[in-house]
Amino acid sequence: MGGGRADAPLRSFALTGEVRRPVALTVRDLRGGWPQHRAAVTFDCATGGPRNHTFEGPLLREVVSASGPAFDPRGRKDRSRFLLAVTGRDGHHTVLSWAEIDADFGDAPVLLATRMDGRSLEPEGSQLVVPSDRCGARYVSAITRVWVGGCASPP
Ligand SMILES: Nc1nc2c(c(=O)[nH]1)N[C@H]1C(S)=C(S)[C@@H](COP(=O)(O)O)O[C@H]1N2
Ligand SMILES: [Mo]
Repeated sequence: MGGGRADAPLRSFALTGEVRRPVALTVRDLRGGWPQHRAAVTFDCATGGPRNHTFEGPLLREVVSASGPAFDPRGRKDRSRFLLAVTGRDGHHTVLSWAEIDADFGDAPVLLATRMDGRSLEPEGSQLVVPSDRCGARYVSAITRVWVGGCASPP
């Protein structure tokens, strides 16, 4: 095992769940396939203090929409039942509601970052960017999976 960047595996994440076209996406795919947005963010780590970063990348909702989430196409009501779970290589994972990022609901400009502070995230993989969060816990780095699905009626 070399471990150098030249022979490092191409990091991708699986976009999976209740989607019509599951896909594996690299940072290069994210950069080439969608408009890049920029977010200068400040968030706080409970154990490490405040952080300031500038991220670039496509909107999470645009990337997920392209995979065809299994919403009822007739209206907004079914969309409000969907969740996303984002997992990092170390197992850290977090959930968002679809409505949080849907332009008809919360409209949060959540990104799948391709760059942080001008540096490409190609070596480690994309990072979730939640500019409206005060806490850093949902800034999941080295994403390996984005799962999308409807939440059933609680028992
Ligand atoms: N994959 C992964 N992403 C993660 C975490 C983690 O443990 N694993 N910690 C989160 C937390 S708690 C914070 S505050 C931010 C910033 O952490 P850093 O400044 O150590 O990068 O990363 C977030 N993203
Ligand atoms: Mo944190």
